[in-house]
Amino acid sequence: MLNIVLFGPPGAGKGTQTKKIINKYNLVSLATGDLLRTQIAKQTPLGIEAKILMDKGELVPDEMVIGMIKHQIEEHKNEASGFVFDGFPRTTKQAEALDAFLAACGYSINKMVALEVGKELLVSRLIGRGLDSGRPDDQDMKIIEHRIEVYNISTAPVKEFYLKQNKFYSVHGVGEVEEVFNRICEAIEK
Ligand code: B4P
Repeated sequence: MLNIVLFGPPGAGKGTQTKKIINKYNLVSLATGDLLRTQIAKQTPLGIEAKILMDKGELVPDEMVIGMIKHQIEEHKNEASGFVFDGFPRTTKQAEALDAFLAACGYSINKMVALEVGKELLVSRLIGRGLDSGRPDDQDMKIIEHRIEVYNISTAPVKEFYLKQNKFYSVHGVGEVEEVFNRICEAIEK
């Protein structure tokens, strides 16, 4: 099994690149942002709670996303050659829970690939997406800034977790989508 964590700040290109990675390597995408937006669209109790936090640019509670991811791994583990975790883990607690759950299934994370993009470009990409995505969290400059701040405080430390395991690979995330994709493939195949 090939299990990749695709890491990076909001707007780094995780969702964009995940689609390409799963096609090339026959993997299943587990994107917590998309899973949460599905819950919001269905107006489930989890979705209603998550929407309040997501619209403000806050992370949803660890227990909520960890439960969701475990369920998805169980459901899809026989379908493909592995998973791309897109937007998960976003805290060290989530990373620890993912490692423990994968180990219990006899799997592990092979690599964390981190997309590095400067703040100015992140903001302009998100504002650009906000023009047609309809996502409330992409439409307000203050909320975008807050998401980047939350990333720096709560999510960036997750890098240390995978660095300690020698699984961390940094990729320059600026350039054409195809260019960035080629760099990611190089990191995966190293
Ligand atoms: P996500 O859905 O994961 O949203 P994101 O980080 O903003 O998007 P992503 O990084 O995938 O976007 P992309 O660069 O592809 O999370 C949304 C919210 O859900 C979070 O704020 C949080 O509240 C909650 N949440 C999710 N997971 C959670 C977790 N594990 N724990 C707690 N809370 C969680 O795309 C951005 C734009 O850039 C697009 O328009 C794209 O076209 C463009 N782009 C991409 N690559 C480009 C390139 N190379 N050049 C030019 N433009 C590019």
